[in-house]
Order: sequence, then structure tokens, then C-alpha cells
Amino acid sequence: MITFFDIPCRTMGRAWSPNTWKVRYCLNYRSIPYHTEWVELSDIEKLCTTRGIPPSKINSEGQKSYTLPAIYNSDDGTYVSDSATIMRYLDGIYPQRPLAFPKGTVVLQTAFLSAFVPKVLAPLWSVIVPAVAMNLNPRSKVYFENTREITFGRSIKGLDEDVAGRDASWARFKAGLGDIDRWISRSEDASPHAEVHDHVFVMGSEPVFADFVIAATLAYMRNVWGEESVEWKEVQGWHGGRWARFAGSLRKYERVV
Ligand SMILES: N[C@@H](CCC(=O)N[C@@H](CS)C(=O)NCC(=O)O)C(=O)O
Repeated sequence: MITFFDIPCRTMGRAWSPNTWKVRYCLNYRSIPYHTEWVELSDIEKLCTTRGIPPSKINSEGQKSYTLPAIYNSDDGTYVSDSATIMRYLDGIYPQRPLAFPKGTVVLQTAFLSAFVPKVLAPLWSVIVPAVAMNLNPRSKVYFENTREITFGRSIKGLDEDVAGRDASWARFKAGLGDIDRWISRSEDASPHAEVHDHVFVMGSEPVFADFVIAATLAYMRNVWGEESVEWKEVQGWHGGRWARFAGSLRKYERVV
């Protein structure tokens, strides 16, 4: 049985993180049995070091990053961290189900992620951070504010009050999603005989790792700002409604168990 470590918050459904959502979509889509163990953001490093969960990154100075998502497989006693590494591990132990990394796609999907983060996730990040802080449980909120203020070099309040900065980041976020929309459209143009709905996803009709990355980002903003928020409504109208269709087609894989 898989234990999935996720980070709680006060929004409906508790799950919010754009990183943990990727793996939750994958587990649900692939019908892999699992249960969630909730870990406050402020307790992740302690959890990882006490249980032996590997760091998701070690920088050139040898500094380790302990992050979620992570999983534990009680069948073989393995702990795995980092969403892409987790999905490759799950592909390995459940090879008979639709794969997150179909054969030959690791390089291209890794390249997709390295384009997606600066184009889409990073600009959204600076706009959404104040709302994330508001939604966290008290202990994690203090931890989040302290650590993110160091990352941004300014207070969360200052970030929230910088209307021009927010507008510029929001425009970059829209442009980034516009690039992804064009990439998927080109793939539609290249297969004129396919039905339009065959190309909801990056590789066609079945979602893969790259789709879980996109879907997790959309779930993140929809959960943090709310279904009825102006931000989520605006995004649903962009790029011919692509993101409303995209999120809608993965909605049934948002179970939180
Ligand atoms: N590359 C990692 C990144 C994971 C990540 O950054 N997770 C954040 C939550 S969204 C985290 O656990 N942060 C720990 C902290 O801030 O102490 C992945 O894809 O799993």
C-alpha cells in the first residue's frame, strides 16, 4: 500500500500544493491504491530526516531540500521524493497501467517541466503567495511567511500591496500559458484527422506527467483562490477556453483520500 505525504491547508479538500497535486492526479488517474498522511509544511524536514525520506534536491554546496510530495511503499519499504521521480517509480511498479512517462518521453517531459516552471509557475507564484499564506494552518503560516520572505526578499504584505508587480506577473503567467496553448494547438494541427477532443492533453487523449504538471497548477489556483474567484474565472476564459476544458477533463481524478 502506498502512503502519500501531502500538505494540508484550510481550503475545501485540504490539498493545495502545486507539487503534491501532480502526484495525487497520477495516483487517482492510474487507480493506484493509497492513503494520505497529512504533514504540516513546517514539519516536512523533520518528517524526512526522521523517516529517511531522501531530499528532493541537493545543491552544488551540498545543501539538501526536503520537500513533499513523497511516498512510502509498505510492500518494499521504499521512500521516494520529488514528483517526477515518484511518477517514474510508480511507472516501474505498475507497468500495466497508463504510464506517466511512456517509453522514450523522459527527456522531452523533463524539458517541458524546465520550460513550464519559469513561464507559468514562477509568475503565478509571486501573485498567489499572499493567498496561500492566508489558507495555511497557523504553524505553517508562520513558517511559510518567514521562509518565503527570505525567498522574495520582501514581506508577503509588501508583495500583496505591489499592484503593478502583481499585474506584470499575471501578464507573464497568461503569456506562459499562451505558449503552452500554442504548443498543444500545433499538435492538433499536425493530426488533422483526429477529433479535437483527442488533443486535450500534451500527447493526445491520455494524460502524462506534463499534463499532471499543468493540471496541478490549475488545481492550485482554483483551490487557493476558490472556484468562484475572479482569477480562476479569468483563466477559464483564456485561450479559447482551453484551461476550462483541460481542468474539467481531469476533475474526476481529484479525489482526496
Ligand atoms: N521538485 C519537487 C519540488 C517540491 C516542493 O518544492 N514542494 C514544496 C511544497 S509546494 C515543499 O515541500 N516545500 C517545503 C518547504 O517549504 O519547507 C517536486 O516536484 O516534488
